[in-house]
Amino acid sequence: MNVSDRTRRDFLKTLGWGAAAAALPGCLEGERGLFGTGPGERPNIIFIMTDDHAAHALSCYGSKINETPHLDRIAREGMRFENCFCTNGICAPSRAVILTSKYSHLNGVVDNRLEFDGSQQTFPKLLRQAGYETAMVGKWHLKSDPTGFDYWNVLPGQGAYHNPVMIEMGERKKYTGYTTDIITDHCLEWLKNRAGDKPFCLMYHHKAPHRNWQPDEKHADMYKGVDIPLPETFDDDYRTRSDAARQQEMTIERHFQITYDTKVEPPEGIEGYELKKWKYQRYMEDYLACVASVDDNVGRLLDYLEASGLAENTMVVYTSDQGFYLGDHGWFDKRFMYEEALRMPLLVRYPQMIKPGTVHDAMVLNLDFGPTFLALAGVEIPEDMQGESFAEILRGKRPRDWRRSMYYHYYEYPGSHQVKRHYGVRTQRYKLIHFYYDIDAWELFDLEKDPHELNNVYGDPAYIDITKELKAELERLRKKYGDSDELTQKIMKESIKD
Ligand SMILES: [Ca+2]
Repeated sequence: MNVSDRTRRDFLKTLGWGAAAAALPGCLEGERGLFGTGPGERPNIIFIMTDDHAAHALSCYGSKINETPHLDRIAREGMRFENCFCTNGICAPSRAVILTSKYSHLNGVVDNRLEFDGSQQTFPKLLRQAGYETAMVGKWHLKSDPTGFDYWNVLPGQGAYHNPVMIEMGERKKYTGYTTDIITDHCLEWLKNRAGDKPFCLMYHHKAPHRNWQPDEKHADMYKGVDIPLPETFDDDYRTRSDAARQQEMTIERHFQITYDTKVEPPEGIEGYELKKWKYQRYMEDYLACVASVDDNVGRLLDYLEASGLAENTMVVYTSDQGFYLGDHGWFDKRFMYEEALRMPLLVRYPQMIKPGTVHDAMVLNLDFGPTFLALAGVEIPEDMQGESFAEILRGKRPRDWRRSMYYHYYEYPGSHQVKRHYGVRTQRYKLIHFYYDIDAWELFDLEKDPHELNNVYGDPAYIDITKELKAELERLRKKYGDSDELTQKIMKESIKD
């Protein structure tokens, strides 16, 4: 790439804008013009993230098990992404990817055991340097203290569901009440008392609905006695798949704990398949009640934005650090590259730019959030960020050269739930996964014919050509993002040492 190509690419990347912008002069004023906001009217950003909220537990994504009226409102008044994926489906790593816009092997947090190096470049730091007021409230989960924020108030580690301790700018304080409410209270408080007229970026991060799903009193009985339908793959026997799918430790049947997860003892005499179904009901009653509290609290925030006049110039983003298995494949938890955990919900409302009620199927990643926010704020996207701005997509367009495949790499093994290390590639139609370390196994799914991923067709003669193509694409992506077996070995030595 020569110098002028690079300059041009940087410019276009900053714009978050495709070929249509190529003719425009390279100045940021021009960019703001493109987005219909003049200088000084950069969007405020509220980035709402929950922990482990699967897209199929939002009614706007077609949930069969619950309703989320307030979250649906963001979709109805904005855009819903059908194909937002995470690059390493576990809590701390996804957060580190979002902050840095770099894959785990570059930001250093490949698993939940490693500490985030807070001296790294992050998008909140860049926004702050560009004149944004920045705040981080709620679940942080990166071990080191937050950096790049004018204000932060976070849960230590996983945090508690009730009467939480929070660390406010380094000072520990204990609060009385339900954590989902308290985090929202802090956000509203911060919004009401902001220093001045700077644009702001608020990270509003819930602990819920993370294990072990402790509802508040208000929602605790909401699903009691409701017969929650079983997912279609509840009885998956992993027949066609590798040992990785069989040897995990996250089944509802064997690993969902009485009483840590169920909170109560099962009814007398219940066993076998009946016990598995009972556990699923208990799981869903609590998980969905936790989600309902999040939904109510997001509603409070949306109401405040309306009442305060902030709604028009504030971009509201809703996502979760990754998806979750809600009994799908007989599991709880996440980690695997299979759809339910790979997919993140992503809803974005920004009245000045986004047509209400739109749905987009472009493949976007947690890697893209930072570049998108920077583009919208008129901040240059650093060359070493690995994501792409989807600002153009928010306007309902599809950049001609948008990605058609994504790369995933999960590392935390041996570890909780014993999901083997794997990396893979997903295209619109196919998914190829390689499990490695103490196994060497491949899986291939034709998502068009087999959306539930029950039929591994790796090795099937009908798929020889596509397998070759996918392996080449996987290698291309690994090279593009700078991942390799050697790097993995080096990083995992560090992790396991801890
Ligand atoms: Ca999580």
